[in-house]
Amino acid sequence: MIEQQHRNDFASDGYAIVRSLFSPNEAGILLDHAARSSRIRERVMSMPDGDGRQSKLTLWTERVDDVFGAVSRSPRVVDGARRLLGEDVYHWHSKVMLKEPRTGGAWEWHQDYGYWYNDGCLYPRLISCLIALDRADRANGCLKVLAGSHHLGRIDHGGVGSQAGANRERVAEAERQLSVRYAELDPGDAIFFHCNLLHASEPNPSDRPRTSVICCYNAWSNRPAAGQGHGKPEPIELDTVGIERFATV
Ligand SMILES: O=C(O)CCC(=O)C(=O)O
Repeated sequence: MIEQQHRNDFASDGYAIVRSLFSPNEAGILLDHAARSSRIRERVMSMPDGDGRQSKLTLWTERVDDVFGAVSRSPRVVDGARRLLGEDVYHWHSKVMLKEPRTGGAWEWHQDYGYWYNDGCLYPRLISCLIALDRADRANGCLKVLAGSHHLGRIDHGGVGSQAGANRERVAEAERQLSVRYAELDPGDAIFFHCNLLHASEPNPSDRPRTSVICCYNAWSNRPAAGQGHGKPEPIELDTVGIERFATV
């Protein structure tokens, strides 16, 4: 799944898009569970953006044995993270992002390491894999990135709405020097991105939802001191069965 071109893209731009990491059928199963799972629905958090629109997500750090656990332990995702980071990883957290039609809010420009730094990770050796469950494009507020911004190092972050945003002057200068790229994805496509990559997304004024699952991993060598961090550092037990077993009949 991960080819040399993906590794080159990740090294130079801080992200790599992997088309069809999951099939449209698998994306459909995940979408169905995102809509029906009580675990997802009952734990939704709303994080208002700078304009008060609601950006919703359900996040977990623990091992779960539902279809989303199968994704975060899928060899396609875990081996992708290992190959791009160049070392072994453990599960940091996963989340389902629910950007609802017309009301779904923005995510401010930020680096994930901007705040994961405060969770005790000494190095920026974390990676995320976002998998689109329905079509993501500019009209429904897809992820956008500043290509190459992972080379900037960690930027200071402060509050924007209820979110942590990167220092605005730094972002403005980075926007002048680097190119903004929109991660337009079909269901099942994925984008892996480095924890120092500046990324954001715009609100969703369209009449289509934008739903995705994001699995995040920390390098095994970067485990924070005991008592800090998100997921418990433990080897990942790969799920080799796949997610089609979760299809409803
Ligand atoms: O899904 C999005 O629009 C933004 C996600 C994001 O910024 C994050 O998970 O760090």
